[in-house]
Amino acid sequence: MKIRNIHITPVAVPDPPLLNAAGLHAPYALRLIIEIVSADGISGWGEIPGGEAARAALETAAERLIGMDPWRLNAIDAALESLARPDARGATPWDQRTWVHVRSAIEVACYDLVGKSVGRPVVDLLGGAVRERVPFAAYLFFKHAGAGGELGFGRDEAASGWAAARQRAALDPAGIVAQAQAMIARYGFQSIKLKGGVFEPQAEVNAILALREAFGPEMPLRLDPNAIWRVDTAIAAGRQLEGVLEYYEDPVRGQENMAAVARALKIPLATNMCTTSFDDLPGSVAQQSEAIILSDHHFWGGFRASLDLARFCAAFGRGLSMHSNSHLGISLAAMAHLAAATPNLTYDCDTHYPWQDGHDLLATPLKFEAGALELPGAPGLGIDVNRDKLAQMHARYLDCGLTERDDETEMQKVEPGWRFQSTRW
Ligand code: GKR
Ligand code: MG
Repeated sequence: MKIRNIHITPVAVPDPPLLNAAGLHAPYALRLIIEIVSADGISGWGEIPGGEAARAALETAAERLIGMDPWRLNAIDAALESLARPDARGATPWDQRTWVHVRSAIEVACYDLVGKSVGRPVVDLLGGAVRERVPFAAYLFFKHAGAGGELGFGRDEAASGWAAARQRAALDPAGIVAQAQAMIARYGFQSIKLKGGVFEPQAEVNAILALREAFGPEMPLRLDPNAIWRVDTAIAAGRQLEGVLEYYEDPVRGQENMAAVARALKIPLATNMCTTSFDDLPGSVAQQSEAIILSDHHFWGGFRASLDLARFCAAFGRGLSMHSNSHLGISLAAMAHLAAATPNLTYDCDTHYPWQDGHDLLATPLKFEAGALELPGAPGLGIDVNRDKLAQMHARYLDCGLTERDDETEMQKVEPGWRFQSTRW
């Protein structure tokens, strides 16, 4: 089998004004969609975070891969390795490396393609399902009013249920509890993650305590301040949350600081910021910086790399969860296949999908039942990309004027002069 064409399409998807340590989400989240077409006309799809740097790298990679065999992933890896340029994760909550994302986009699309060519779902190519349903967590954000996209910061007065809650501001514990209730009523999630790092730490601790009060001790809770707290702040906040949090995600920056917080508290620490690549694993072992690693096939470099990470976690006694950024259904399907094939993925996965609420390029958006996704049984990723929707999302990308994620600039529109600080409290 040979790769005949590779199409790369930048898209913009409406995204509400969600707050995080780096600022505010813009009205559109950017994604890159990759379609790899084989000589016999089969298409495989992949999706990664958008941005011009990633697009340029993908274009370079695409030229090199034409004529290669999508089954021969080791040869594809070697070709990509020869093109890759050094890049760094950066201090933002999201991973800014380019080439791991490129590897992931290509690998996922190749799996989709070969799965379709042999009539088997991707999960089977990864060793087969160890679970039929993949559970996800409710992912809460402090936010301003508005649903993003064309609705901007405005309101659609006719909306009800989650659609209305998705537009509402949530700037205090009561707002977060209301957001959780609406999201869970619609999707049935059975655990909750709160994105912190936005307000002074006690306000965020109070939001977690309000969630505990509203949902009781059976509901697992997580808090993620995206590494902008000092060690003393994180320990003081953590003491109030012992026995309350399922895990405490990246309260502080760097493996050494994480290890110091871990030693002081009786809560497992989790990360998608200090241990994010194979080069970080020796430090993780030496420092004992976290108890749980959040995998993410987008920035660990694909499915096979994520399964290697899972084996590391099993061997070194780390728990394993799954991270997300704003995404569409191609990424969600890929996450679900990977999660279904990972025996030691023991926590509900993150997903931003409810924040996109139906704005997807799939012919049939994926549906959570009781907080979980059932794997689509069709070959490959089991999804069907609607080319009209893809074209509309691309037109939006061209119109929206955004080319890279920049939450700081977006935040300055609301709070002039606001600056991202890598450690704030
Ligand atoms: O979407 O604002 C966001 C999050 O802060 C995201 O960018 C992070 O990568 O979800 C993420 C996390 O768990 O750190
Ligand atoms: Mg995180």
